[in-house]
Amino acid sequence: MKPLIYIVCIALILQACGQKPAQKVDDQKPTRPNIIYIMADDHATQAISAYGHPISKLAPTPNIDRIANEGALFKNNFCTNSICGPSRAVVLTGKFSHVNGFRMNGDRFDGNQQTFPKLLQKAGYTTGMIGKWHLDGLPQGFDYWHILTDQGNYYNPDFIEVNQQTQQVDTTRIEGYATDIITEDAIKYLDKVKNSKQPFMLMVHHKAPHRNWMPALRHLNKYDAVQFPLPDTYFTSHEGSTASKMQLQTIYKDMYEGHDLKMTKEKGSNELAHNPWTTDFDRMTTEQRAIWDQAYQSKNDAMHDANLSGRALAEWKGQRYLQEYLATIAAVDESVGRILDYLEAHNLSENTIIVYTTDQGFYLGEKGWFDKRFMYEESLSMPLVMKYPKAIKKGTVINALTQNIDFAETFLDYAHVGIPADMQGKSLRPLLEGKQDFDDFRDAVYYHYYDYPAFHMVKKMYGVRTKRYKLIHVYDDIDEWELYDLEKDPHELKNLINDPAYQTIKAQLHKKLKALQAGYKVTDKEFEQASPQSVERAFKQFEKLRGHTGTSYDPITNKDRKL
Ligand code: SGN
Ligand code: CA
Repeated sequence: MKPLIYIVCIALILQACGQKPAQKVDDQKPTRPNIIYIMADDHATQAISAYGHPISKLAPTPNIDRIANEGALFKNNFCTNSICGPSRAVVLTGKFSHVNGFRMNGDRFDGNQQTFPKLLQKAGYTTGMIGKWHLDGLPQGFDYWHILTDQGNYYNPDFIEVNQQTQQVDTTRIEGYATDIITEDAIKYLDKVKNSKQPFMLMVHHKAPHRNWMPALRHLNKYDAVQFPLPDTYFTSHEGSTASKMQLQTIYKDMYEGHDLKMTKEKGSNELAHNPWTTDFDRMTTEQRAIWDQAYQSKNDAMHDANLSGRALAEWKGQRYLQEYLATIAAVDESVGRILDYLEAHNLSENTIIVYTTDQGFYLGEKGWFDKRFMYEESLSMPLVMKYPKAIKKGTVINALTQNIDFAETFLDYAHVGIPADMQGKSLRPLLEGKQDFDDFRDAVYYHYYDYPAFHMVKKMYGVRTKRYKLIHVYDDIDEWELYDLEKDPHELKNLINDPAYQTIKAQLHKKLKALQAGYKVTDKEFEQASPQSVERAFKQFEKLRGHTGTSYDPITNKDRKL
């Protein structure tokens, strides 16, 4: 029998028996997926083993990798503004900072504006938000939320939530480790919504691995025996970039020896060296602190015995930083594993989109730095992995230029909710499902960072990145352009702005930059300058805060410099 006749016959027989023929897939009402959006804070791409960086090979993230292996890995995903609050505002709104109004930490997010959680909620989703919010003002568009105060603390953090009895907003200190508390709350939330008829969307936002990188008690010695490779650019003179010379985010110059590096004042003592904010340690219970001190005693004593200075101490600090940072990530990876296991155990894996990302990239010693903010690759890149077995093939690798500006649109698209015309990104769905050529998606991304003068004193800058080139304008109390050829110079060490061989490319990039600014509606208001007095005040404040107990290493003179 020919296939078509066969199908018609079956349909007739079924009809005759009073049964409806099975519907064709196209006619079926679309099932709406659940969405779990997990976002860490400051988790560098270099520290996720699915991305293959040498550092991550020594400190693998098997659970985050599970998402990538069973779904998709984005290789060229970037933020629009490499700083926390602004990135979160972009994710919620699908709009650049100059449009959603949240340009820098300390701004107030206008919670009344349109966000994707509000749109999902309106369309019948149950919505939840747990962990770091950092947008000033309370979350809107969520049926349930439970957020850390401000930046949050690693140990015994304070959480804000609505008291169900009084309907008042309460702040409560919860004993335990932030990553674990957030994870447990997420599991509890899933338990509550798993049998609901409505699909759910849950945002799980970790504090980790943000400064000051405090690992869980069970991980305090996890990487003590590992020597991580320090980047080739750990000592550099920042030729061709005044902004790079003037930042205050160099590991061996600007980290607080006690608070950040957990160095002690002297051998045999538990008293921390320079620790300008005592709260991170003071809030630990006596029991927690005792475990902590015991875990650090011998490694700190060994450091005192070695009596390091100059380059050797600078290298030691890089090692200590990486050990702490990566040990802090261990609990985040476990958290991802617990959520994935929960989904599997409750038959939710198939119909749940699960995303892992972070608010921006981070330096792991490249150019000597920690923190982010610059438009260079390490801080511009945002790791992004996504799994949805129903629609995304295992092992998908996406090289298209994507941004956090696209997340909101993607979730709305998958939830069958119309994407509002005023959102500025594009759904990633066609890329995820192999329906769009990577090169057709976007030929350049726009970036704009405003937070100056502020912590780390990274100057204001904006620019354009294409597949191969990057043009940056650093402005405010400086007016400097930088141009990099990422293919020839992946570490962005050679500013080609005055190189005669690159003048045609420079002109093309300028043109592209202007077109992007016009398209994204950037107005002259975005280029306002800070007052010179505020810059001077800030410099003094941060230099004082840094207050090293010792000296700092200067790679240019190869000498210790008294601060
Ligand atoms: C704090 C950190 C800075 C960090 C900003 C912004 N200092 O001020 O190092 O750049 O947050 O981080 S700390 O010692 O107080 O931790 S962000 O993730 O909120 O953008
Ligand atoms: Ca951050």
